[in-house]
Amino acid sequence: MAFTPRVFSGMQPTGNLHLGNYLGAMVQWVEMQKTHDCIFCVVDMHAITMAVSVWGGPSELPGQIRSVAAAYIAAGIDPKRSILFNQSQVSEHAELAWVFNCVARLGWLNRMTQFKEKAGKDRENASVGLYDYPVLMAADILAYRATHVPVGEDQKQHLELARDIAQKFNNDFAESIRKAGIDDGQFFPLPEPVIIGPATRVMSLRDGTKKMSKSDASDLSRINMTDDADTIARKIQKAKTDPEPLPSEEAGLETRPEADNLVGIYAALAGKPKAAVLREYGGAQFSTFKKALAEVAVSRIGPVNAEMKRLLADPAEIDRILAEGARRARAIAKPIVDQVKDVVGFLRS
Ligand code: AQP
Repeated sequence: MAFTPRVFSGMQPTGNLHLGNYLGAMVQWVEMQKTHDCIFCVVDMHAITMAVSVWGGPSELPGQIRSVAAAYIAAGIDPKRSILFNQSQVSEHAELAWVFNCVARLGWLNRMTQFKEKAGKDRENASVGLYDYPVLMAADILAYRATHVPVGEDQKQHLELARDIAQKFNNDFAESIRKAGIDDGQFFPLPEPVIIGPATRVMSLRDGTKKMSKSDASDLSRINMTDDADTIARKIQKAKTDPEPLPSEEAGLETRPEADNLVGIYAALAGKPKAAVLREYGGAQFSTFKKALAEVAVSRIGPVNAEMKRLLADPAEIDRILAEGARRARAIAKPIVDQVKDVVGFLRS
């Protein structure tokens, strides 16, 4: 079947969103809503796959969901133009995930590197949900027959799995899909990852070889979207660097992960290529460069931060936006998931 281009993406309400989430995904979302039908989700069902200490438990979760929704809107997502909702309000995600659990193979999930990283050494104690996370993610995307998924570099493997699941569903149920009137047998599209933001992999401020992450124990490792100007400046000032001045050309960053990361962040925030940043700051000491970086970071994050605070002062309005988004999302997902049930052979009234 011919698939209408549609964008789906989401973030987990597992703590403060950070600069990696913003530059790696959200900036791209804001651009894509100008040209595509977009669905943006706060993936609360994914959040509870982690230990309660990560997502905060029942008393913290509602606030975290609202905070991520507020960050989306403050960053430029327009909830009238795009659909914005939290995952658990649309039960079709869970229903489709169950069907996909029976399509995906154990061997496929065993290869997922994010599970290995997040489960760590204590794998036996990880939740089944954490292991199954990529299957739910495939359902999130395919419940809307989304064709494009803007994400950071770290999600590439999960997108490949979503494509494998879509393909296998199309193959396994080919005859039934044709009987349902889809002559070419393509029930689901193979969703494309869109990994082209200004910084697809922002690294930790404390270790240039590790991804900036919400769950890093050190708050100094990331710039949160809720950090005030002084905190941003302090974190940048304390960011790990090496003793050399900045090089004048990009080749000089190759063996210097922390310098490379800071130059990349500056370039993404200022909307310039890295080469242009190095033309300006090549030969400068980090003390000078860090001051400039703090200024550009505060000027970009400050307004988002202020708008988030304004929005969060009215939680009822955020809840209303999410409920309306869920209603619009369900209007798309329900007929698709009903058709999945018919294709599989479930009886429904
Ligand atoms: N460091 C990063 N650089 C670029 N993009 C990133 N993303 C996350 N970290 C970086 C992108 O942000 C989106 C939402 O991610 P998520 O919150 O759903 O989960 P995550 O990828 O697991 O993010 P974190 O911060 O690393 O959370 P924890 O610590 O909970 O695991 C995705 O598009 C992701 O690629």
